[in-house]
Amino acid sequence: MAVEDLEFVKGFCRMCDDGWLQGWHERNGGNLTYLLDDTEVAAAKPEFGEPREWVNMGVTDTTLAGRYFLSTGSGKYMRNVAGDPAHNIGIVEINAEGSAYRIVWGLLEGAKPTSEFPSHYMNHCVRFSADPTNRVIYHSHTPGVIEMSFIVPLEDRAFSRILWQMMTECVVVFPAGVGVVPWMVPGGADIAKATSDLMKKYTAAVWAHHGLFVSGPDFDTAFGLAHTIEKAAELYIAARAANGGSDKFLNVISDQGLKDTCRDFGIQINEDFVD
Ligand code: 2HA
Ligand code: ZN
Repeated sequence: MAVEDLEFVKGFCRMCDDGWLQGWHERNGGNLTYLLDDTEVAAAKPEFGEPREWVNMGVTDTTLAGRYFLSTGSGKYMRNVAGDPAHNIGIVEINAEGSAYRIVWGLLEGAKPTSEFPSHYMNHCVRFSADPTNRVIYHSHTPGVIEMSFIVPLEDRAFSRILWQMMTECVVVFPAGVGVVPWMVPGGADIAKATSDLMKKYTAAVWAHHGLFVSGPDFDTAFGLAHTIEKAAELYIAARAANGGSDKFLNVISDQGLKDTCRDFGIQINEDFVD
């Protein structure tokens, strides 16, 4: 079967398209990676070409050494992925040292995996260690989150509390909260390290003035997490604007309300983030 017709590739392409339709992927903004399981590797392997040269990632982690990832391409546009997967996305193999990748399928005509591949790889390793079911890392240029990063403290607790308070089910979807990475140059080992440090504790991290990084066990959960965080951020921006710019709202969900919600849903809230 053509790689394009495998279920995980179709799910990946659909997610790229979903993000594009949300307005999160102007030009070549955003990127997506997916950790293949053994069955998926076996299904795709007959279609692999001659492996290309190993490329150093600038980061090293043996947690997912030898594994395969499906990745969007550097400089490629999310809106083009579904129409032409083989030119816009590709499968890469990680070397035994966990320090380099090589392309084995797709990314035709000299394309490379996303510029954020080192960040994605580090985050996959960290999330896999925290939760072995994790498979997806997704970066998007979500406007509400970017807007919020200009007007609220760039601090995990403050940012998480605002998001939780904007929509009742937020605390259920991300009960640990979100991490916040201050503005950093994208694409390098430094932002990879800063993000993956936060992803030890959180399933999502905000990149100030840039966007959002989320993780999940499947495409639906990862996309749903980004969608929920972004919707809460947009609600905050709109509610604050409607409130004359003030963050002193007449009515809010109380800390007791957040705790009661988690109690009834049988999940553990991050106790450090509630009074
Ligand atoms: O892929 O979004 O952060 C382009 C980017 C880099
Ligand atoms: Zn970006």
